[in-house]
Parts: sequence; structure tokens; C-alpha cells
Amino acid sequence: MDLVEPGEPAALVDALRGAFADRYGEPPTTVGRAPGRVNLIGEHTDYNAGLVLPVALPHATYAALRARGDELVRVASRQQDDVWEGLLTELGPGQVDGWAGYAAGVLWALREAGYPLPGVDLLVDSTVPVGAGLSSSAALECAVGAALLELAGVGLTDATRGELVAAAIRAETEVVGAPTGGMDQTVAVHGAAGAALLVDFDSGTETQVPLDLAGHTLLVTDTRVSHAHADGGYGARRADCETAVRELGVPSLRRADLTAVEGLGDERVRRRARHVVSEIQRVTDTVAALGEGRWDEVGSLFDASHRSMRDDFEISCPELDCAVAVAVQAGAVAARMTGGGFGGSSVAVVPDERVDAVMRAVDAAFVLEGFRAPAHLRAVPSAGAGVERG
Ligand code: GAF
Repeated sequence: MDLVEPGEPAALVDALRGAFADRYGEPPTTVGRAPGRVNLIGEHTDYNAGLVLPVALPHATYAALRARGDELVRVASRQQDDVWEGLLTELGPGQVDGWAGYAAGVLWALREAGYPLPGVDLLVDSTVPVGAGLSSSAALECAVGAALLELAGVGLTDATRGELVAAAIRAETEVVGAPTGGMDQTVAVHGAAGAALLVDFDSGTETQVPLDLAGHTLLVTDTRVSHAHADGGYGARRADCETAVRELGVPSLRRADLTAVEGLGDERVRRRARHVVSEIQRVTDTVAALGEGRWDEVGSLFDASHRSMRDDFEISCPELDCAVAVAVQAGAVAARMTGGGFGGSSVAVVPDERVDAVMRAVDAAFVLEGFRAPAHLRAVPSAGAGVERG
């Protein structure tokens, strides 16, 4: 059984500081941190002015940096072999390939936002699984951004948190070119321990929803089928939603009702819009059911969400369907795929005493199906971005 632990933050930061000094000859001055996330419900609703309900993970990315006296930017990771180097003028859209674009892109976006940041040396470390649908990219963007705002002398305040979210979104959509919504960056910054974050992308408001799990664990299963949102599937779904908006004559799918959606002429566009409109309602219903500990109802809502993503939005895969079905058979009260889809992870609400049984049952089913061995993690609702002191 592969259980991915978040690591002990103080030990991770010490090791990162040491590795930074070994690589660059001097210790870092600042270490930023930002978490990965698991979304409880509300998928592909963020770019449709809808609702989402993610939780920040204890698994996080740490970004150590030191200002340089020149225009050079060096970006390295303890998880990657390649190192990116370039000038401050070479950080923008189309200029940085690969994973370094998420980090360099935030420096570019914060400079665009008016922060006169200098060249920096940067080294990152992370316990967020990559390609698992748990937002390792937003964790990287926001960890780097938190460190840069500290370097800029403003740190993280109510005002700069919003700027950090905006800069991280620009890094992802403009520099990396992944046409994602803003859920991942929003929870990486605004997540809080013990709570889920209800984000309304129409009104632009974020509400902490305290989670009383009452003897349940949020269990994430990484199918190890990896995905990348810069690939075509995510953008194609987004384009279908835009077509539906045009045909319905509404400002966004948030303003569409299911009766109107059922009248859409194109069968595929109709199914895509049906998913989004019904999913937004499921977020509201899930917040109410969680608040009253109505676990059966949470189970029905997760089940409907998963089916909607599998059949109408077509973003599931056999491994996700298997993880979800087997988790429920083995005792989970609720399970669904989570994140952008085309691989990645499922999330299940499991009575504490059934967690081992669920993990074992999913592992066994994956062996039987001939799938790659999955990994699991406990999604203890944790804090959003910050700076590591000491
Ligand atoms: C990915 C995207 F980055 C988010 O913006 C969101 O659309 C999600 O997929 C699906 O809900 O994580």
C-alpha cells in the first residue's frame, strides 16, 4: 500500500535551505509554501462562473529564494533534473518551456503587476504528487509568489493575497498556456485548516466552510494516470461550454437553467452544459448536507457528480471509475473523481475504521484489472500559502 505522506514541514524546510546553499553557495533569504488541493465537488464550474468546494492539502510545495544583484533568474527543483536560466526580460508568454514556466511565470506576472522584483535564485521542493490532479502547478506558482511578495517587502495580506492569486493564474494561463479556471490558485492561497473553501466565481467571494468530518477521513487515490491541462481535452470542454453560452444567450452557464439546456441542438454541447449546470447545484447541496452530517446525501451527490463527469462531460477513465466504485463497495460513504480529469485522482469520504480496507480493496482491484499500482493520501484540510520563518 502506497500512502503519500505530507512530510514534516520544519525538516523539509531545513533540508531545502541546505540544498539551496549547496547549489548556489549562499543560503536562501525567504522560503514560501503553498499547498496542493483536492476538490470535494464542483468540477469544470470555475470557468463557468460557478461554485467549487476544494480543500487545501497538508502536502505542499516549498520555494526557497535569494535576490541576486543582476537580471539573471535561475530556477531549479529537488524533483527535476533540468535547471532553467534566463534574464528578467525572458520570463513572459512563450519564453519558458516546461515546469519552470509556472515559477518564472509568477515572477513575470508580479513584475507586470508593478512589483520591481530583481533577478533571483530559486530552488523548490514538494510533497504534492505531480500529474495527480492535485494542483502541484498551483502549489508551485503560489509558493514562489508567496516568497516573492515577502522579498518585495509586502508579504501576504488581505490585499496581496488577491494579487498572488491573479499572478498565479496569469502564470498558468499566459506563460504555461493551460486554459484553466482559478479554483486551484484560489484555494492554494485562501485555504484554511479544518475547512473547505466555497468559491463563487460569479460574485468573486470565498467562504470558509468548517468541516466536521465526524469520524470520517477524506481519502484521495492517485490513479497514476497522469494528465496535463495544456493538452487538448480540457480546452475542448471549455470551448463546448462557450458554445453553449452563446447558443443560450446567457452571460455564463451560471445563469442557465436545465430546461433551457435540454433544448440545445448539439447533443455533445447539451451534455457538457448539463454537467456544468447540474454540478453547480450539487455544490450548494453538498455544503448543506455536509453541514448537517447527512452522509447518505453526500454519497448520492458525489455519485451523481461522478456519473455526470463520466457520461456527460466525458473526462473520467477506467482507473478512476474503478477507484470510485471499489471505494464505495469497501465502505466509503461517498466517492467521485476529482480535478480536471483524463486521469488524476479520486476523493472518497471514508469512516475512519474503513480507511485501510478501502485502500487495500482499491489496490487489489487495480492488480486484477492490470492497472498501475495507485497511491493514496489523507487529505487533512490544511492552511493556504504562507512564508516559513526561522
Ligand atoms: C483543473 C483546473 F486547473 C481548474 O481550474 C478546474 O477547472 C479543474 O481542473 C476542474 O474543476 O484543476
